[in-house]
Amino acid sequence: MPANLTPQYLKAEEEYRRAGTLEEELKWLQVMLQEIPKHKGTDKLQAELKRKISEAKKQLQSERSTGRKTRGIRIPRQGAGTAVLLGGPNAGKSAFLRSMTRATPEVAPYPFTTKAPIPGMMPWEDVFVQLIDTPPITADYFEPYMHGLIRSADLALLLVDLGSDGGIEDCQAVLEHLSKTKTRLSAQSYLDEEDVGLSYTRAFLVPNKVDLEEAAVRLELLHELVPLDFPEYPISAEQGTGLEALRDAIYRSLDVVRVYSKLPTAKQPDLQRPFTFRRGSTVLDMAEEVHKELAKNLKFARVWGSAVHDGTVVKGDYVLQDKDVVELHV
Ligand SMILES: Nc1nc2c(ncn2[C@@H]2O[C@H](COP(=O)(O)OP(=O)(O)OP(=O)(O)O)[C@@H](O)[C@H]2O)c(=O)[nH]1
Ligand SMILES: [Mg+2]
Repeated sequence: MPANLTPQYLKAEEEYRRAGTLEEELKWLQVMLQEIPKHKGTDKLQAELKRKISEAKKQLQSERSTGRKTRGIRIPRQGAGTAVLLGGPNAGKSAFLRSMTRATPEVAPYPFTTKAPIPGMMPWEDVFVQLIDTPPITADYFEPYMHGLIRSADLALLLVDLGSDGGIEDCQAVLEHLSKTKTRLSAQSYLDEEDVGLSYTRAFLVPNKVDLEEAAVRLELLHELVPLDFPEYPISAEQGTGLEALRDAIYRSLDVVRVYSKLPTAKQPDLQRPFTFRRGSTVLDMAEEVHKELAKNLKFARVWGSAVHDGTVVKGDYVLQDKDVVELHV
């Protein structure tokens, strides 16, 4: 990694890694090129960025002229974060979405039931996490828009069918397919240092159907045949086993804090709809989220919370804590 990359550059890099469309990809590559410190140590990376930019422009042009989108389908992000459900056919992705959200995707005992991505909102205490059900991935079947869905997600849940002998192979096929692309799964999300464009999305392994008799034996076999360092959460999507532990782990993996806003004129904060921010975010980040103008004109904030006395006056650099009540003053 070249030295002295600025926070602005690293932020653009993270946005680029998570770009769900070519337009977004191009935009953030351009910001990266603009923000990269210009010196000898970054020559190679600068050249690589320029190459990527011209590649993205060409792809965009061909998308526009053919009308065929390679990354199409964009599901707007909602809630505290997004987890995408992946797996071979019949793994139970749709059954899982049904159990955790109010969405009602079709669940059926035959493969290729799901034909298009379906989002749903999973409650966790007083906030929601977006889950996205997807069509299966097999050795011969992969929807190109899956790249965008996986890259832009905070987390991928790799479901494995413990209900059939083919489940383990199906799981291997998913990983093998992804390993031939620039969109891969890993224990942590990051962008490859050598090959800009190679993106790893943090993943959990989710063996499903533990209610079935042979599931335990197959789970052991899975560990032997597919050694992975992903955190593992065995579940039964239909019987409910393990779902609460997984719900909790999904939310905690997002590493966000909840903040309740209070208007200076109101007696009570708005407890219905907390904002969520990545841990480490500040009062200024919050002001920006509410309204750009607010951030520009912010004078101070009052905070009620665990880290400060009730109503403490803080500046923009105050780091938000979970369950803080914040009153922004301009
Ligand atoms: N015993 C048992 N069966 C399950 C469980 N979860 C799902 N199933 C069954 O497995 C079959 C496939 O479930 P789906 O949720 O449709 O699987 P999917 O991964 O969405 O499948 P595709 O859409 O084809 O990719 C259905 O018959 C479900 O009833 C579970 O926890 N236990
Ligand atoms: Mg399905």
